Amino acid sequence: MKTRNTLITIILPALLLASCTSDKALAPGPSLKNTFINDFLIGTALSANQIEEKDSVADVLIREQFNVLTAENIMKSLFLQPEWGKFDFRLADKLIDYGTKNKMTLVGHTLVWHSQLPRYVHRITDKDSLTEFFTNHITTVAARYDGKILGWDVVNEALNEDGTMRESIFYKLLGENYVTEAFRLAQQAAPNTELYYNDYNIEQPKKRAGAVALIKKIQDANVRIDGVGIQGHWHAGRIPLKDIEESILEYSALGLKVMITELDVELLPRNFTGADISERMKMKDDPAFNPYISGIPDSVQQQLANDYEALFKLFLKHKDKITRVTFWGVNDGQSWLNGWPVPGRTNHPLLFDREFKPKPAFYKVIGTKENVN
Ligand code: 9MR
Repeated sequence: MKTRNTLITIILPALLLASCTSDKALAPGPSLKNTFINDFLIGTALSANQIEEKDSVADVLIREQFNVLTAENIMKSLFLQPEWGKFDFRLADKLIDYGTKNKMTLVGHTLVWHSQLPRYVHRITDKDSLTEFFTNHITTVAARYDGKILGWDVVNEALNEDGTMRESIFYKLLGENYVTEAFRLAQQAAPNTELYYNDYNIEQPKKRAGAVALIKKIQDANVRIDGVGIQGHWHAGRIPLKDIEESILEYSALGLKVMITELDVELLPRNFTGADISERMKMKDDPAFNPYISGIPDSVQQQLANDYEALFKLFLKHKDKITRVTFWGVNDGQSWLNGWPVPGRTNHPLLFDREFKPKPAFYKVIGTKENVN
C-alpha cells in the first residue's frame, strides 16, 4: 500500500512533469503570455507586497501568466524621492531583481505625474526650485535603470478631457514645454530606454487630438518619443472600440509603438469615465452602488467576457502596431477600482477573481487567439 501511495504522490507527478516542457510544468492551464507570445507582451501591475514576494499564490500566477511588469505605485516620485534629494530605491531595485530572476521585461511608471508627488513638491512656488526637482528626479531615476528596463512612462496624464493641457504644478511653473523637456532629459539620461507618453481616455477624439499635438511637438523639437500608452480604464458594455481602433491607427501613423498600459473593465455604476483620481463620487449608502459584494451574476460575467473578447480581437487585428497589453493588477482583489471613486466597494474588473481563479473572460481572451489562427 505504502509503495502504491509513493507511486501516486511522488513518481507519477514527477513523470508527468518530465514529459512537459519546463514552461508547461509551470503553467498547467492556458497562459496569457504564451498564448500571445508572437503578438505582444502581456503585463500586469505589481503591488509592493507582490514585489516583495509576500503572496505566494499571486507569485505563481504572475510567473505563469505575464512577461512584463509595471510597479503599480512604488516607482512614482512620492516613493522614489520621499525627501528632497534623498532617494529610496529599495523596492524599485527589488522589482528589477524579481524581473531579472524570472526573465521578465520591466516598464517604469512614471517619471513625471502631477499625482502622488512628494509633499515638499506641492509646497514649491517658484520655477527654479521646481526645475531643480524635475531635472534631478528625471536624470537620477532614468539613469539608474537605463539598460535594465524596456521603457519609461516619462510623462503621465498631462492632458484634460478636451485635449488642452492640464494645469498641473509642472504646467503652471515650468510652462507648456515641460513635457518636451521631460523627454529631452530622459533621452539624455537613458539612451537605451524607450520613452512613452501615457494617459487615460486618449482614445477619445478630443483628448486624442491633444495627445497627437503633444507628441508632434516633442517630435518637432527633435526629441525622442518611442511610444504611447492608452491606459484602458474602460466600462463594461461601453468599450469604445471604434475610438480605440482609430487611435491605434493614428498613433501608429506618428511612428510610435502603441501600448494598452492599465487595462481593466469596470462593472460598478459611475457617473463619469476616466481615471482622474481627484474625482470622487458622492454616494449615499445605497446598496445599488455596490451590487456585487458576493460575486457577479452570470449575465454580468458574460458581459465582461464579451467585452474582453472584443478588445483582444481588436488588439490582435493590430498586433503589428501594439507592443504590449498590461492589466492594472493581478486579480480582482488587488484592483484600485475597489477603492475608487467610492471607497469600500467590491469590483471585478480583471481576468482573475479574488481566489486567483481565471474567470470566463480569461478563457474568451485565450479563445481569441484560437479563432484567429
Ligand atoms: O493603482 C494605483 C493606486 O493604487 C493608487 O492609489 C493611485 C494613486 O493615484 O494610482 C493608481 O494607479 C494609477 C496610475 O498610476 C495612473 N493612471 C491611473 C491609475 C489608477 O488611478
